[in-house]
Amino acid sequence: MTSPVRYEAHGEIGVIRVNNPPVNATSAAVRQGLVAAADEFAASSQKVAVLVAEGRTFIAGADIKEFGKTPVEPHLPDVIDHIETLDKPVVCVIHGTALGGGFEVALGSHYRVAVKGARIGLPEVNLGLIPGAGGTQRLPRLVGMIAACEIFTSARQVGTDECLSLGIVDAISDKSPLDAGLEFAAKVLAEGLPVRRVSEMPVAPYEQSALEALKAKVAAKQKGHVCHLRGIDVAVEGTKRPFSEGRQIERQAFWDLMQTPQRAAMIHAFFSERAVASLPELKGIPPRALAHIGVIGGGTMGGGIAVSCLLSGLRVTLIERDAEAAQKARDGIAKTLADSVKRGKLKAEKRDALLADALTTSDDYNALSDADLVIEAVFESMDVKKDVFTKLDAVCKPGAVLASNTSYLDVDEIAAMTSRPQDVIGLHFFSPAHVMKLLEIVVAAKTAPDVVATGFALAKALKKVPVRAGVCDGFIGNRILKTYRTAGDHMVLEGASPFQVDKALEDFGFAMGPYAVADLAGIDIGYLTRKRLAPTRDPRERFGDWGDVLYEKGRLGRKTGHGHYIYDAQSPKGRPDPEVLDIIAEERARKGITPRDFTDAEIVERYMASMINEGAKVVGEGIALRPLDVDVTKLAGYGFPRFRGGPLHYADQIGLDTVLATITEQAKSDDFFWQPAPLIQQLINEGRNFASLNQG
Ligand code: 3H9
Repeated sequence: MTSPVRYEAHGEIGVIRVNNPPVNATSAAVRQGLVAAADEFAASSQKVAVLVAEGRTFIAGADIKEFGKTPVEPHLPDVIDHIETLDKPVVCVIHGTALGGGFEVALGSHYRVAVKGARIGLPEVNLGLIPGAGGTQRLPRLVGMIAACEIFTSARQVGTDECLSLGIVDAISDKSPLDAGLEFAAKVLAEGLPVRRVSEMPVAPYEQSALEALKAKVAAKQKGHVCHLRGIDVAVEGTKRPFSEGRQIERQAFWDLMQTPQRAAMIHAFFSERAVASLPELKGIPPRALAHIGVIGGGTMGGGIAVSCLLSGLRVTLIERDAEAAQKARDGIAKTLADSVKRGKLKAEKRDALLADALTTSDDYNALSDADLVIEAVFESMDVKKDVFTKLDAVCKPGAVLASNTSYLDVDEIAAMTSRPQDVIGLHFFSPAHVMKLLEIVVAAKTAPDVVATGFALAKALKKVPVRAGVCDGFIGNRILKTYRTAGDHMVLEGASPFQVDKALEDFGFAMGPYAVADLAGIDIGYLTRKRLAPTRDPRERFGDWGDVLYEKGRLGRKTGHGHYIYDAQSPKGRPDPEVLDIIAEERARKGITPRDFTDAEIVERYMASMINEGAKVVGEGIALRPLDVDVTKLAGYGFPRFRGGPLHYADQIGLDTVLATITEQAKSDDFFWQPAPLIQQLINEGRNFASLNQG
């Protein structure tokens, strides 16, 4: 097998080339190749070496696929030390991204050149780890403790200009990576620049108060994570000692973290977010054209979808019911874009061009006659949707994709309104659509394969995380949400307070508890859902109706300053409203329920069991293709804690029999709500877990 690293001589300059597609990860063969190439350079007559990677990026880090397996020598920290201890200079050229172990290789080199547009970063915390190949020890020596800790705890990517000003790189070049390296190597030769080892540099003094402030910020932002603060401790403690000892401290912490469930969960999340777009049904199916997007409805959702498309370089025509509404929609989009300009995410000239050239707003459906894909984002009513699709069927060109952004309605029924059900699909965005990453791609019975491929192509263009879903009430995300929200309501009826439920789940790691979410989304949403489902509701179904009382009192959540919580100047994020407890107490009294105490652990156990059970049903019925699709839906769209990997990964971690035991126990008092998913029992019988269904 040929090595992914080769060494070649260019006169007095040696070139070490790494070629390990797709992202030049430092797999075992690369590590071996780097050591061999460094040795060849050491033994050669070349005086300086250029370390450069081929393809679209420099080294994107350690090979994550190797994590969790028995480590193979040589280990990356040793490889990097091997390069750094050479007694002839090595110039590293960064193009694309130098991430994690890739950036650590660059830090072990003696000089660094960035090709314009390149970015560096230490994103290990996103995998539940810390930099483990010298990053926590070398970066503070190069840029100072505070800047270094900020870089690796935030996992952000640092652009070339900032790299230059921080002293991370010595030069920026607009040449090809090889030419950039050869040019800098020529300078090393001409000026006789020496070997310069970062590990031998002292750490500049820093303010203890600045470090404490950073720690406090990180602790607040990364609640529940174990790796971020550990990384800071390792950087601080390690750099107090000689490099060789600091390196050991880092290594120990890295291996400790490698054994944690958080690491396993976050790596599951990493690969799952990529696997969702890799479906056998899409292989070899080219998507349809995607240049001109139509959007029906200019409310929060339609406006957000339009912004998302505009920012991704797509032409947008937005239709509203009259000229005034169309103007209002345009104003809303202009405001969102202005916010992007204010936050430095968009240049003012670019914003002006988007509004002038790429966005059309109109009240005439004929403006959609050459649209490639139209997304309907109107009021959630089947009658309104049917009316829209009948009109679209009349005006859209043959082959145009007709998409509904419905969050729960039957896409088959919508498709049947048209003469072209094969072109109809559900594209369920999450609000705010230009921010939220999840896009559920709802495939109806007659949706053509290239229409599905077009949905995934749109997600890619918009940098969204696409999950394929089948048709059912609420698809993957909202169907499961309804179940665990009901489980929460049951616990509130039985005696827990909504505030305790929220707190228990936020302590578990959720971004927000279900009642804080209800306040954010609007109490009216739950009210309307209950009304919609009332005619078909099974008499055995238990549900809480205090939300109806809140609705009737005009307490719609954040938008009215009152919901479950009070939102005012004193508590902009909300404080519990005792009146809500009175309303709930009245409901309990009406229903003859004697309240009891709940522990936080009991709340989490029951809530999670309901989520896992419904997730298993969604997989068992084929609504989600694999457990990982459920996990990604909850991670990308519903604030599920990433360090727990998603509900079905979490289920594997706590054990399926534990989950089934909770379900069975609850079923003793409510066998209507707690019907065990057949898939859970089947997996237990076969001695398997959810992960076994993710393979292949
Ligand atoms: C580390 O370095 C630890 C060290 O400190 C210490 C070690 C001792 N390994 O994202 P894409 C695959 S931890 C293996 O779609 P993009 C990915 O799965 C690591 N595979 O492309 C996908 O495969 P497939 C720190 C990897 O252009 C394909 O490459 N580094 C790795 O949108 C394309 O990926 C990171 O955390 C990897 N490291 O984005 C960086 N990276 O085609 C993680 C990617 O089969 N990577 N793959 O689905 C990224 O952030 C992005 O992949 C990157 C490219 C920005 C590089």
